[in-house]
Amino acid sequence: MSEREQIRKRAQILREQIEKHNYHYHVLDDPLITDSEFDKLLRELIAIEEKYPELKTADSPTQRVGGKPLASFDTAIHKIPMLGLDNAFTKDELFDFDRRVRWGLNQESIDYVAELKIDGLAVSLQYENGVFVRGATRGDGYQGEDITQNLKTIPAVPLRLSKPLTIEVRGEVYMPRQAFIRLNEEREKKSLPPFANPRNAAAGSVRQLDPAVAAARPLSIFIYALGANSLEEVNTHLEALTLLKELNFKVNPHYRLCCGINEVWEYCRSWLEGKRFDLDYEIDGLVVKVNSFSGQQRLGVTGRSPRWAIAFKFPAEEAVTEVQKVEVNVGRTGALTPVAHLRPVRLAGSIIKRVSLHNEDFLKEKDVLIGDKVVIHKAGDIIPEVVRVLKDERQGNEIKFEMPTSCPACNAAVRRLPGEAAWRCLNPRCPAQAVERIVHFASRKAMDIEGLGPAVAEQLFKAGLVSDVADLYFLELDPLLKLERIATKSATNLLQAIEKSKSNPLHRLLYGLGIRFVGEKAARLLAEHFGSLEKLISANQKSLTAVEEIGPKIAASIVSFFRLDGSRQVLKKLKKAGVNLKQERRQKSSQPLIGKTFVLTGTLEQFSRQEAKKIIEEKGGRVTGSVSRRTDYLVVGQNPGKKLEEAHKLEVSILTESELLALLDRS
Ligand code: 0OW
Repeated sequence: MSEREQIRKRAQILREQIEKHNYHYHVLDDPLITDSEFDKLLRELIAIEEKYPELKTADSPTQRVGGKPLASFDTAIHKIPMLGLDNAFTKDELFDFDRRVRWGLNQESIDYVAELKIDGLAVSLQYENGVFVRGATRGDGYQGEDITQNLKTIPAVPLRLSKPLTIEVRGEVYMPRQAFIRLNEEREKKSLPPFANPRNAAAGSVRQLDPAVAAARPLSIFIYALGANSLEEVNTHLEALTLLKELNFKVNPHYRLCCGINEVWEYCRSWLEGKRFDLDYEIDGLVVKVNSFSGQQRLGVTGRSPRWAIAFKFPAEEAVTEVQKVEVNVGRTGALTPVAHLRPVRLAGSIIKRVSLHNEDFLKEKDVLIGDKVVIHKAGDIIPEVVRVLKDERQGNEIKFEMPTSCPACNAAVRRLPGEAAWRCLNPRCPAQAVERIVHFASRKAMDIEGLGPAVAEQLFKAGLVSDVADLYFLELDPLLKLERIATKSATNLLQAIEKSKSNPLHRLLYGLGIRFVGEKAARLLAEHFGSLEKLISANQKSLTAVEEIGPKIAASIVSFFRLDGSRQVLKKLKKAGVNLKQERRQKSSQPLIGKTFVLTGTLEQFSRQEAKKIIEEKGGRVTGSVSRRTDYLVVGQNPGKKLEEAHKLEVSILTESELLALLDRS
């Protein structure tokens, strides 16, 4: 064997050994060799690849930290939406979920898989012929950010699977507890702000533009589901988890097949006691999934989450603190919101200084006085909320808070409209509302203008530079530099971010305009239905309510919003500024067969089995090898096999080849 042959062979052996040891250390948590022996292997491979660059393969372990710092992330479209999870906070809510599932599947008892809910950042990993080719954040469920080069730096992410499969998988990136503590200690030494919790640390790390920074962060991942794939032999979630482990993915070991909801409850309860704090990663509950894929498919999804899964969340931690004062915020719709300023207190990984008291009714119902001791928790693990007042600790010097009779921002009269909980400032020129409208317009889910938060918005408004959202697009550098606390760099970045926002899809602009009752989802539906702002403005009540999920209340709010002079002025300026007012329609027809399962039998004339399979899958359908209750269509060619008999028995719809063609053309 020539010397070059020997070197190539050696490099191949080193790659396999290094990946094997990496797998044992980071996936099985069971190293076979010491760190220094591992480093020695890696150094030898790096030396060979430096000397013989042609031996450097894309999936070589030396390529884990390969990328250059990016200016921004590319958008990554998810073939199948990355769904969220509905929550169950109590045993009753969990049993309600089971009742809905049993009703939907018309079954007495359901097999579930209960698994830990890792408190991290959801990502999707794509493999082609077994090689890792793309990784993405979940984003809004339909599209996320392409963070491939950062995910490569995570040792638990296999660069090559044990089988050359083309599949997509989903998982949760997380930062181990100990590593999180060490990272914050290092940050404090460098007087950098500590991360509030491991989830923020993981999200902040994996979305670093420079992969070298991500590589320096101690991240790991648990894979929990298959994504887009054409695997035929996997019929249950349990089988999927087994397959994921066989492919060398790191799968969280604490999952259990439960026959019926009582077993699920027993398993959840066992984790409520506190053993979760022995884990080296944070979990915020358990995820309960219907085990059978056919059951999952029959139950389907609602909005953004599946009917066949639910998150059982642990009760929120609580903390006691004191109400030092109550101030009133004026929102962008003029609503006056009382906010309690608290003695700062640590709660579930962050420091809480303020908590909303929502409105006058809530204030009265909880009977909160200034000076009260209150118990607070994080509703839904995120929003701090007053649970109750500790009345028996009152000293008698607490002060009752009265809602103001005029707007604290502009002194205009305030009114509480019939049937509404909120007191509202009705002055359309109220400065507080104008500022809030700018903040909302620039927020992440709207036009996503980096650097335009409440403080900057307030300055722009007070300086008379911006009175409505369209004025943002006519800002120039010099006036910005005159504002205090805005340096040249941040002023330039702000102008760039505003410029970049011009090319946002219409649904973001629509949501950013802050039309009452038009949330993110309604904005997306309206933008995709009408395709342009022009058409939406001229739509009447009838054509608006013809859009799915747009009711009369939303329609009326839209019609009256576009009738306002102020709105027309703003839209005219936005158009003049060149802000995108159109929305390319999401290719709905690209996946018309999603959720449909096909079986092919006999010889087809127009195309081969493989070609038929490919076309069906391109349209979102699944092709499996055998007829079952789960099959939607049996496609019958010449000389069909006994599958035809099976299909008749199971009352599966039969398609001839021409009927299949018609179906594919229609979709
Ligand atoms: N965080 C988790 C987890 C899990 C998906 C599949 C369909 C709907 C949710 O550990 N073990 N299993 C799932 O299943 N999701 C999880 O996290 C989700 C992802 C997006 C929002 C939650 O974090």
